[in-house]
Amino acid sequence: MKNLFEPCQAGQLQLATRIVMAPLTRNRAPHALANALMAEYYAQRANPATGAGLIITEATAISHQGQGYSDVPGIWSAEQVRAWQPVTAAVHAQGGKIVMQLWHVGRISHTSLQPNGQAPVAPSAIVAKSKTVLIENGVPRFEPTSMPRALELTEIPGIISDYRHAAKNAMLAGFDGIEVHAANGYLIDQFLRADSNQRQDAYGGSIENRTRFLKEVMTAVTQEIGGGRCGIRISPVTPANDASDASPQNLFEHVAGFLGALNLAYVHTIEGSTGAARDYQQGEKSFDYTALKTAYQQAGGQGAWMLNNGYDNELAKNALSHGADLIAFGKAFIANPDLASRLQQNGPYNTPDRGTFYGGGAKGYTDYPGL
Ligand code: 8OZ
Repeated sequence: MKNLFEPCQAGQLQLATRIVMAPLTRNRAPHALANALMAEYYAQRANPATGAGLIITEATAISHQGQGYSDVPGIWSAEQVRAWQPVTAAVHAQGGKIVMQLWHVGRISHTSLQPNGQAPVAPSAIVAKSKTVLIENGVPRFEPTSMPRALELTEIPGIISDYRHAAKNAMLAGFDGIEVHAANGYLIDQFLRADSNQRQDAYGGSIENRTRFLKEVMTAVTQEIGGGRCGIRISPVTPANDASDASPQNLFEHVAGFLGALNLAYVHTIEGSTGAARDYQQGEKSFDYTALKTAYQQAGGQGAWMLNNGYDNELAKNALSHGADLIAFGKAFIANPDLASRLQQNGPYNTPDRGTFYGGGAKGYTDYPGL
């Protein structure tokens, strides 16, 4: 019987436990630069004996164009690489492992965050029914996302190359690997789903075409740093950021079949609605996650199978006994830097304070008490 507190090999990543800190947007990186407060926050959660066996960073923009929220970090410049180095050093000093989540938001952005105030880019010029977080004078507010423009066919290779460059930069910054953010209605997910992708070229229409962008991104990053240091996050049925598709089962089984051939470290799936109901459904029928895993493994996939969304001790035990290898905890890690110690003795747990999730300083970030 697997348990949360034992080691797990995920590709090239040798993890001390099966407990993962999920990627969590915290909007505390002004000028898109990591900083000392962030190093302290990650270090508090990095010792696998008390915290995470693996930390996945907050979503980090691969380019200025890929940015969609105030005060989120980036990884496209040399200055950003240098700013992340103390973070990875602080995590490694605790004996921890950390991968960087690579992010392009696509249409989930606002003109005020884009280069020269331009429109955000997307597969098609369809506005998302969604909001972004803008911070002015330290005060966060939710603002509707801007109308995007459709990417020209000729621009796509440049974005693939931004992913490749970001993966290379993450390794220069001292990360153990990367996770491609293909979930939650951002750019890759916008290409995947028929409702946000109405292109008539090689990137739209059939499942083969809608998955082309994801395949090119994953091929580029795995070529750059090796598949064993790469993971991917998907969210087959989430309605987050206006993501919608009539048949997610076929779509994501096709994706899983492709991923199976890549020798990845892991595949990270959000079950149900991101941060909300685990049993949320979208499309024609109830989503079969077991079939998703089977499609991955039948294609030769040997990466660790990571699950996320609202897990507690009982749910985690159950998932591990049904084939999961790693469990990612989100809000629980915000409020409990020593989450592993608490899981081990079945609580008590601090309560996360939603008012300090996005933006601000140490309050609600590095001041949650340990046991
Ligand atoms: C919450 C607020 C802002 C961004 C995601 C990166 O949903 C996010 C995110 C979550 O994946």
